[in-house]
This record gives sequence, structure tokens and C-alpha cells, in this order.
Amino acid sequence: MAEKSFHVAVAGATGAVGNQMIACLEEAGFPVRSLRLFASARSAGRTLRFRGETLPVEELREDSFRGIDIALFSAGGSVSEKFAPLAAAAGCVVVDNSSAWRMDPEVPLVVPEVNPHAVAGYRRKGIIANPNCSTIQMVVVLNPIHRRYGIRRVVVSTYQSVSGTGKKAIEELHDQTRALLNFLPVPRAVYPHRIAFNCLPQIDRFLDNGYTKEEMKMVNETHKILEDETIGVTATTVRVPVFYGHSEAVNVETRKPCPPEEVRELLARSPGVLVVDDPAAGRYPMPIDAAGQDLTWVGRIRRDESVQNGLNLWIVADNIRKGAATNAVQIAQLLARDHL
Ligand code: NAP
Ligand code: 12T
Repeated sequence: MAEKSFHVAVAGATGAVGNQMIACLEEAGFPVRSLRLFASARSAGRTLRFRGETLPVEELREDSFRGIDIALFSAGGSVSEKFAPLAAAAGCVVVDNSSAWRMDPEVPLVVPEVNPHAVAGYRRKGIIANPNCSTIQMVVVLNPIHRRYGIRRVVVSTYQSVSGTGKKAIEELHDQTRALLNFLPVPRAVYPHRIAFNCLPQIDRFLDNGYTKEEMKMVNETHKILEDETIGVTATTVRVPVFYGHSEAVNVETRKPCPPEEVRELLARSPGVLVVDDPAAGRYPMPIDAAGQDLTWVGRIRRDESVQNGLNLWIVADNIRKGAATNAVQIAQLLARDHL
């Protein structure tokens, strides 16, 4: 029997994530029968490359999904809110990268290393949500620890790169850095304050409880993906002047004793994880090393000496790859293999 292959679409194809989705489909050898690329009217007429071919970018329209089997969305929350149901009604399965559908009880929220079984729930709405970038890399590491030792509480602080905000933010860090080093006026458009040579303790908007929406995504999405609302999670999310790769300092308290040496071995055997933990040799995960690949790197694994059963970890991943495009393509691979 010939291998199954699929009519695929990328919505938001000209963006930081969409561009990488196209690259990931190609690198993964995803069985693409045809690929359609959608963006706003501003990009209509542009072209992008896939498997050596030049493909046109088309304006996203209500009837764009006729004949499409799988659509990867990365064009912002309002586009997903409107177009994901239209795509699903046209018979297409949507893998959505925005925050629009993540907490909908009828939409699965999937990290393939953690809860691949949840993919089957796509049938209810025709939509699968891709979690937030900061949540994905954290749960890839927390899941094996939770299954073995039982996690009581997690305290996380993030150091997030500007690429998470999109292509305009990448330009903003670049332009501000160049302006500052040349004693020129500093342009500002995307972030509420200068990001070059600075740290902003705000990602996404503030909510009534004093946390940012990004911080609450980490709390709520972690509960949904690990299927355990009893885990205490609290987050401080910070934007730093890094182009690619999010870092996280994660403090974990477990129910059972969790010796760091055993945790290191457990994580070294866990899917999607790379342990880089040799402080004596100066080796630990850094965004400049994790950028451009698909694993979640963990190091600085050490006992939290202030509690009975505690650990401190340092977790780094490429936010555009595993944090967005790679995870979405991995979900599409599960759909293709088991469901379509
Ligand atoms: P970006 O670089 O700004 O790209 C945005 C893309 O959306 C572009 O292709 C843009 O097309 C398209 N677009 C914007 N408005 C549109 C409209 N009205 N109709 C059709 N297309 C439209 O942003 P990005 O970083 O790639 O992020 C895009 C989405 O991914 C957002 O929803 C964001 O929340 C999500 N995201 C998720 C994660 C995660 O945590 N998993 C990480 C990053 C981003 P034009 O080029 O024509 O403007
Ligand atoms: N505001 O997908 O600015 O919920 O880095 C991801 C990244 C929202 C999201 C960011 C954001 C999301 C950012």
C-alpha cells in the first residue's frame, strides 16, 4: 500500500513561527502531498521555499481550507478564533499555536513526549492546541520527575527571548542595540520599554490578580498537560535581550525523595531531553547552544537544601522550534500515524 500523504496548510506562513513550521515539515520528512501557505493580504504575492520548490503566499480567506487535511495555525489569537472553526468545519484538523483554544475543555493541549494519548480528543472540535513555549520546555522535564517522585510544588522564573513575540520584536532588539552602540535615538514599537541591555518583568498583558497572562498560562497549561491540578505552580516571566532560546530557573518540591544523581539518570533516559550538567567543566545549557535544534536541555541539577525533598534545575530550549513549530509538527505526525 502506498504511504498516506496529506494536503497541508500553514496559516501565518510568513511569521517567525510559520516559517519554521515549513522548515520542520521538510526536515521531519512529513508526508506532504501538497502545501498551501497563508498570511495576511500584505504578504499576498510573496513566495517561500519548501523542498526546493517556490510556493506562493496567499491571503487567508474563509474558504481557504477546502480540500486541506491538516492546518498548522500561527497567525495570532484573533485569526485562530475566527478561522480555526471554519477550517474544522471544512473537514480539516487544526493544530493551533495561539493561546485562543488552549484552555477549552473540548480541545486537547498536547506535548507529544508527555500526553500523546490526548491527541484523540481532536474529534470533538477538530482543533488541537499547541501549548505556550515556556510551558512546553518545562513539562518535557517535569513529567518524568512527576511520574517518579510526585511533584508537590513548582516555582519557575523565565528568561525569554524576543523571538517569542514575533518578527517585529526580533527587529526591535536588533535596531535598539545598533542605535545604542552608535549613540543614536533608540526606536521603540513592540515592547512597553526598551529591551536592549534591559530585562522586562512583563510578558503579555497584566491580569487582575497582578500576574501576567504568560505567567498564568504556565500555571493553567501545566495542570492540563500533566493532568494533575493538585500541583502548586507559580511563575515570574521575564523578557531578556536574547534573540532565540528561552531559559528557566525551576525549583521543584516532590513527595518522595529525589536524589539529584538519580534525577540526572532519569532525565538522561527521558524522550526529548538532553542533560548538559558538568559544572566542573563549565558545561550547562545556554540559549546560544540550544537555538536551532529540537531537544530540551537541562542542567544545574542540584538539591534544594532548604526543604525535605527539593530540586533546582535550569532548562533551555529553542522557543520557536520545540516551543512552537517542532511541537506542532510532532502533533501532526501523531495525527498522521494514528488518526487520519
Ligand atoms: P509573527 O512573526 O508576527 O508572524 C505573524 C504571522 O501571522 C505572519 O505570517 C502574519 O502575516 C500572519 N498574520 C497576521 N495577521 C493576519 C491576518 N489577519 N490574517 C492572516 N494572517 C495574519 O508572529 P509569530 O511569532 O510567528 O507568532 C504567531 C502566532 O504564534 C501567535 O498566535 C503567537 O501567540 C503564537 N506563538 C506561539 C508560541 C508558543 O508559545 N507556542 C510561540 C510564539 C508564537 P503577514 O506577514 O502577512 O503580516
Ligand atoms: N505573548 O503563544 O510574547 O501564548 O513571547 C507566546 C509568546 C504569547 C502565546 C511572547 C506571547 C504567546 C509570547
